[in-house]
Amino acid sequence: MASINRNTKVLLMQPNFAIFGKRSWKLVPYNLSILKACLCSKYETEIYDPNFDNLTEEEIRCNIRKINPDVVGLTSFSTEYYKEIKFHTRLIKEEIPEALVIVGGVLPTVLIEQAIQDPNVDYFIMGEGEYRLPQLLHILESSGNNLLKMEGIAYRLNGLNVINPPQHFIDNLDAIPFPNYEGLDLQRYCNLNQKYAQGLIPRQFPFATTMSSRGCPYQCIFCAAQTVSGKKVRMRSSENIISEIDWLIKDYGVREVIFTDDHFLFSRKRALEIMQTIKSRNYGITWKCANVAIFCLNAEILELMRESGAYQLTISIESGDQDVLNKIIKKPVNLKKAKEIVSLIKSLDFEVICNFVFGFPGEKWDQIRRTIDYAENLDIDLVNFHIATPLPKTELMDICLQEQLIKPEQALSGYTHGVISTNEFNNFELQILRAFEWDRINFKTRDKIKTIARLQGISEEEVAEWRSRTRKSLGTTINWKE
Ligand code: B12
Ligand code: SF4
Repeated sequence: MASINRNTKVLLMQPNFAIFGKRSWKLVPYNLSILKACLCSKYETEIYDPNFDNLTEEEIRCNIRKINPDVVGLTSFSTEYYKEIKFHTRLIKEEIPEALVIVGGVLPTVLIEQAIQDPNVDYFIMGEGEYRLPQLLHILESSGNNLLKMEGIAYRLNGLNVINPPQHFIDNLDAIPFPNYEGLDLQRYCNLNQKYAQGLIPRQFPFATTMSSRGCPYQCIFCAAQTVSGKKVRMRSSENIISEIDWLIKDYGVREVIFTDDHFLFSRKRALEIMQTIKSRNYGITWKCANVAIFCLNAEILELMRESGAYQLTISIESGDQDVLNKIIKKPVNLKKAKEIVSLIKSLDFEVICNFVFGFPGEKWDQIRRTIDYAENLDIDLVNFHIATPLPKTELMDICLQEQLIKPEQALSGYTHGVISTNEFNNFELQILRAFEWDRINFKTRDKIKTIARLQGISEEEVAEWRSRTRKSLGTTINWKE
């Protein structure tokens, strides 16, 4: 086992999420870059990202051997990639048995009972890592005595599992350093035109992602945001965001910023401040949010968004049936108002993408059909239909387990196959409905096809191929090709 001291070499690693052929996104490891910034004044810290080049097992093994770290911190992102995480922890231990393996991120945060069974991990950090990772290394450096008092950590001790759940979220996000991108070929990440990555495809390169707040106060039953980032929205100040944008422009030539917040518009005042400053500084950048709450949009916000360089909105209306929204999903969307806002958005010439989800316990077939009609009538650039998927530590998962609609092992399901079947529908019907209605609604005209090709970063020929693959597989294989 590695002993921690001032000469300790820490490797922060993103797994190759596509190692078993699943889809992966190739974004700069933002979370690891922040963690690096928190560690690098004390330890030699490097980031290794085999995900970006889709490296093979042999290449990953070889690189790890070469780097020869004392500590490896692996990020896990989503529970859907549980198998991929286990694969990487085994591989790290096999290559460098004496290295300390620490896993953090969504997997241990929402599913520690399962994660802790991985024998190749020494410590799990649950929740936010900015203070916990340095704390853990510090404790280990000074003999490990205070480990029992630490929160947000899990490990095995004398054959027993010790799980100390996280007790709090970080309040002052301004105190967290900006990501440390040194050593990463940022220009490669920021200039990569990812395919099929709507919402993450910029209009201007190079682009960067950042998060201006963490947390969401709403309680949509399918969403894990509350466990992962908390009910209380914690916001970085507008000044802090603007200085990050300044830095990204100055040091990396960034031309577009994509905010990946759960709820960017939580504080209207702060959002207006950020947009006003972007506008008044004449940066000439474009920007967008990966998600915006439709119920927080109004003419003032939308106009300022547009004037400050935003050009695309991804909104999640989720259902076209008000009862499903109110009583099942529990999302405060008013369908009449949502339609008015969408008209306003279109009149301001934004690109609009909208997400819908169906297949909830208690949902009726006619309600699902209403969602499809509603989506069609919006007449927007791209409509996505998702099949409700229970994620660990969500209300939807609790309902599905209570009503025995899924088996516990389905807790790690991906999004492609529906997993919920009720007396009203089964997952196969939903897959057919989704694949064919998605095709019918989205690709009605040549102009729509052209727009979607642009939104997805693909050619019109690739759109045709994508539609055909989706119909044939009923959308159950992710259509990704490098
Ligand atoms: C932006 C985002 C995306 C983006 C970017 C993803 C990326 N790889 O960068 C895109 C759109 C691509 C995406 C895709 C997906 N996402 Co997403 N995504 C998010 C979102 C909104 C923010 C993530 C983020 O950047 N957070 C900011 C950073 C700083 O936080 P962090 O990554 O959690 O890291 C902190 C801690 O976890 C910890 N930590 C992380 N790694 C490590 C490692 C060590 C060693 C340590 C000590 C600590 C540590 O410390 C960090 C700093 O505090 C979250 C919601 C959320 N609130 O977290 C959902 C979320 C993580 N996504 C989710 C899902 C399901 C997915 C998909 C599987 C969906 C799909 N099938 O299409 C894919 C999988 C993507 C993948 N393999 O990368 C779920 C995960 C739930 C679950 N049970 O799995 C979440 C929670 C959304 C939700 N509300 O339910 N996503
Ligand atoms: S509004 Fe969005 S982030 Fe918030 S709970 Fe609902 S789905 Fe999750």
